[in-house]
Amino acid sequence: MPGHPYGADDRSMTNQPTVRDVTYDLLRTLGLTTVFGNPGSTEETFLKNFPDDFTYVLGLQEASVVAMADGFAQSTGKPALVNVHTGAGTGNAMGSLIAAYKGNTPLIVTAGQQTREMVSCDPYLTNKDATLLPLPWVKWAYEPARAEDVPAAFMRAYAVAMQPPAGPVYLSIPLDDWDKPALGPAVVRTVSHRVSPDATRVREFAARMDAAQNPMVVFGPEVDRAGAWDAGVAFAEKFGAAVYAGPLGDRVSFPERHPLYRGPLALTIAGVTEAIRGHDLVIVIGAQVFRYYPYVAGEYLPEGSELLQITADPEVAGAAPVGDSLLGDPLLVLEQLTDLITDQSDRKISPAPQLPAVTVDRDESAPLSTDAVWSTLAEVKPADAAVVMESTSTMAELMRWLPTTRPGSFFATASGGIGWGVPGAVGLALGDRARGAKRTVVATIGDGSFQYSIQAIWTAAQHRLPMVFVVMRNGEYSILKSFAELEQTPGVPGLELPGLDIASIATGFGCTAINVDSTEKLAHAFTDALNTDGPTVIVVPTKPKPAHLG
Ligand SMILES: Cc1ncc(C[n+]2csc(CCOP(=O)(O)OP(=O)(O)O)c2C)c(N)n1
Ligand SMILES: [Mg+2]
Repeated sequence: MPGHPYGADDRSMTNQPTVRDVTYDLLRTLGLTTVFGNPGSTEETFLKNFPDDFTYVLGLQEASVVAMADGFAQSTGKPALVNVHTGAGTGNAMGSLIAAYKGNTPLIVTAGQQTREMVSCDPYLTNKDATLLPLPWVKWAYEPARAEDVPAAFMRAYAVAMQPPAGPVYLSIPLDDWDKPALGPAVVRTVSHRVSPDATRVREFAARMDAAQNPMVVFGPEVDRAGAWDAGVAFAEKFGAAVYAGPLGDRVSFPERHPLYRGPLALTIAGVTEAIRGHDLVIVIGAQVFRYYPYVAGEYLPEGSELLQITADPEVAGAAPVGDSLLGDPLLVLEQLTDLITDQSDRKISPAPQLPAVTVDRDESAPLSTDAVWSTLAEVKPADAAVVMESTSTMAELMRWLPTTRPGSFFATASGGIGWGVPGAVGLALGDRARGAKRTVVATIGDGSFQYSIQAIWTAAQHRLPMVFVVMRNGEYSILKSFAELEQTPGVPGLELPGLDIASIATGFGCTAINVDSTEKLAHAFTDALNTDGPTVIVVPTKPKPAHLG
């Protein structure tokens, strides 16, 4: 029906707009015109007569579908829409959903449900207890009580996903709802995505900062996500304090070559405490206190230190074992604190410790040292490229050779689950394209991590995305060998990865792929990849990390 306000041309019998018409119009109004999905019979009623102004991004497995949507949302800064197949598709998506929840990515995940009339007799593909399945890794899960409530459920899903702390939500929609007559156009609402801090408490925090003799600052992923990179730099420079990154950040929030920067905190209670010792005040902005990993006992705060935490997430504030918290959007808080604090930009702070010089033999033959690989990448990577990191045993080399110096340009799993990096990178590249940003996405991935959501590279090839995957082929789960050492668990099976022809697999998914066995060939392959239309997978044989945590 040309000229009709509703996009689809399938009116109900009464010529009233259907639930589908009204919902698609709402999605249009909200700017949600890209659907990441993997379809099934329970979703085809939603996808019927898919409108021309919408884009469907097909992922071949749901772990990839959700993580691609996550990367897309992180690039565009807007919620992304996902459609997966009932309970089975949701189950496959679960690991990626955990990462989206921990990374505060706003996602509206929808799944088809069996026909309402039949559900009580448990037909094939029923999503049993649909609203319980994704818990606790969604902020809200809902199956509309009536078909007519579907558009309003989408509106609420959008509002809940967007509001801080942002995160995924889940809608289960019976497949027979879409052709039902709608009650009328959807109600469109707007919501805020920044929460202002309590003004009195901000002043108290500023006063405590002014009183500190030797403070330090810790920035976490919320800062970059809030668009507060510049505000963070301005704050740190006026405050005149050493800046650390919280452990295991999924985003980088402070320029890693800034004179105030002192590196990431350790991953253990004892290690963090050692870094804090001697500082009378620690200000943690946009991070957990702290994202600990291996258990090494210690005090949570050394004697004589106090801790202030600023976060937009009440769950993160609640979980802090020590310190005083302030809830609020990191950008707003940083701007207000910078106005309130006394200028101490000339404060004397202890110099950054000299890191031992690393000598790299660039002429060595394969397998290459990871320093040789990363130092080569440092020379060929365009300055504005985004980096997605999931090469678990080479974090130190990444920081040594490829410091992050720009906002919105470093990404990693927020949950600790691997299998996020490959599809996350693909989604990031799709998001960059959607917002008109021209840059290459460089994904540095371990040979183990590459396998979990590998089918995402097919989506990258189909969309001819400007991406370079560098796969570190050390033939093992190297980091787990280090952990076996740390945890004193000799004889763990399942840590070797023989017989994987990764370049052949990548070719099979439609990517350009190449094995390289020298730094020179790596540099050439990388430079060629930058000029290739579509993704390239470069496989580099690397020396495993020695079996102790470096
Ligand atoms: C979903 C999931 N399964 C298993 C793990 C446990 N795990 C952590 S690191 C790792 C090995 C990664 O190996 P690889 O990507 O080859 O990196 P390397 O340590 O060799 O550098 C595994 C299996 C995990 N974090 N997430
Ligand atoms: Mg490996």
